[in-house]
Amino acid sequence: MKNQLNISLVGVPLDYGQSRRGVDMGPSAIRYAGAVARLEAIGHQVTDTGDIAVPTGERVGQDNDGLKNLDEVTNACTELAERVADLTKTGQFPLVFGGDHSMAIGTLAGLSEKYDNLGVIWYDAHADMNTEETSPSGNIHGMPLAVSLGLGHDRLVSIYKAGQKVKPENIVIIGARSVDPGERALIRELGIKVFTMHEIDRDGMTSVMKQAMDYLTSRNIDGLHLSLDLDGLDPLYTPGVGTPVPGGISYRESHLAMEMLQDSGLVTSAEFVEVNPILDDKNATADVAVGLIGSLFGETLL
Ligand code: HAR
Ligand code: MN
Ligand code: MN
Ligand code: MN
Repeated sequence: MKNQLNISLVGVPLDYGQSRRGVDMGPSAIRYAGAVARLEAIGHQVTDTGDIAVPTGERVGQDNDGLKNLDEVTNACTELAERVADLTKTGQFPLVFGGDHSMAIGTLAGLSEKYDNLGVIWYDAHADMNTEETSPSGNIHGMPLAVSLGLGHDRLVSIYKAGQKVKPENIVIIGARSVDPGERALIRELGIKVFTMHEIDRDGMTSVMKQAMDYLTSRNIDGLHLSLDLDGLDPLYTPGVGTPVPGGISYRESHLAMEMLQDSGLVTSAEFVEVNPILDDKNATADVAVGLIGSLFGETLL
């Protein structure tokens, strides 16, 4: 194998960033699907650091300023940011399991401790670039990229430390096919690089990933984070997600994307999010996540 890593797993059993229960069981579902054994079989050292604390029981969250469950999401993301920051300081590769995508606010905040010029690949059906002003739902899982750019509610933007955690020119969105009007305006205004399903269909995944990585390396990134929302894939393959959108990335295209990332040697952290086993078909979505993790971390067919 190419490069043996010290991988630290973090679970984020967070479901407060959206309105459907069950995505808090995502980290358990991914562990149950064999993530640790899969990584160890490749030759990596794996430590499971356990889960971030999230309130359980009947949901008590309140809306604040048009944001659902702002306290719960803020608290979980704050603890996650601290955990991720600590891991990067000791040379660990943070691999985070979710949990709804609002958790990425915490992951990216924590990574900003080490990386001044982090690249981000956002593999998702959605742009996750709403603010509380543009959000059609008030669900914070539709906002993490905007928040990480320094836009949105002050309590979210100041998690871990104040201000922008990622530069707009260092972000690439892949797989987008459900973008709200406010998000579209922001993408245009900031010049965010987006490969929608149209580009994937037209150019093929090989070309899209090559363009994405060429773009990011031309920005002289000092690390690359993969934020993979399982709803980026077509719901045919990953039905266990809260907001499925038809016409998505295929299973094979996704494996190819992960293999190209592995070959590039660029990726320094990753998260796999939005796995909801309650909505699933026999844990299929976590099984796909673990397969993609295998490819991302160097599993080969021969
Ligand atoms: N754009 C919609 C909203 O903001 C739906 C967001 C769904 N987001 C996720 N994460 N599943 O990508 O409410
Ligand atoms: Mn819960
Ligand atoms: Mn998302
Ligand atoms: Mn999504």
